[in-house]
Amino acid sequence: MFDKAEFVISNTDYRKCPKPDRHEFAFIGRSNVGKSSLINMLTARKSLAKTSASPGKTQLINHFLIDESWYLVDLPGYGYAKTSKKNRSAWELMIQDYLINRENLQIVFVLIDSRLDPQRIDLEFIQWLGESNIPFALIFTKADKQSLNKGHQSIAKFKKTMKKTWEELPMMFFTSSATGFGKEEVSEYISHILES
Ligand SMILES: Nc1nc2c(ncn2[C@@H]2O[C@H](COP(=O)(O)OP(=O)(O)OP(=O)(O)O)[C@@H](O)[C@H]2O)c(=O)[nH]1
Ligand SMILES: [Mg+2]
Repeated sequence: MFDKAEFVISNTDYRKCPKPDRHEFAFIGRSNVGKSSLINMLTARKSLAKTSASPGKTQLINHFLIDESWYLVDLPGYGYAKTSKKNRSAWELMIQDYLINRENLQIVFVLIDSRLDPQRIDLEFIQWLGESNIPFALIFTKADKQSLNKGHQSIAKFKKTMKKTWEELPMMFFTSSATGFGKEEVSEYISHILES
């Protein structure tokens, strides 16, 4: 669906990112949840974004230009247990600055592992996005790792937990980068925003 994809630049500072003159979509979530893999799945490229079995692979703000007209952005994950406190606050500054100040950002996709019960760290991050008025959608990842039924159950649990504090629930998607499950839904959602 997205025919052309090329790496543009990596940054630690949103001010050095490409000129914010075109639409942009970013992917965030816990380390190892599958952000980089999802970017590869959406662009049908094996290793456009670098992935790894061990968490903490993506360390920078990575811009990819799609179809020569808009950006996908791969971000470093949060919640990496081995990270020092100093690294953690550096992450927060880099990512929060980027998310708050990047004026061409259309939506942040927050990735959630579909195998897990609602995690406090994800709920807190989502809370912060809400308080900061940053539009977001949720993507439940790794659908292939358990039965669809189990995945749907954990999505239902997540919804139930969110309903305690949120009046309205965000868009939600269910994907597998291993099988391509959910690819069309996410692609169409992005295309719809690009066309509007
Ligand atoms: N089976 C399966 N494995 C996946 C899926 N998505 C990601 N993985 C695996 O999960 C591991 C982490 O994937 P990444 O895409 O590197 O995760 P990330 O969120 O970018 O991680 P950081 O950059 O460290 O924050 C890799 O071993 C991937 O192959 C999926 O949908 N299904
Ligand atoms: Mg990554």
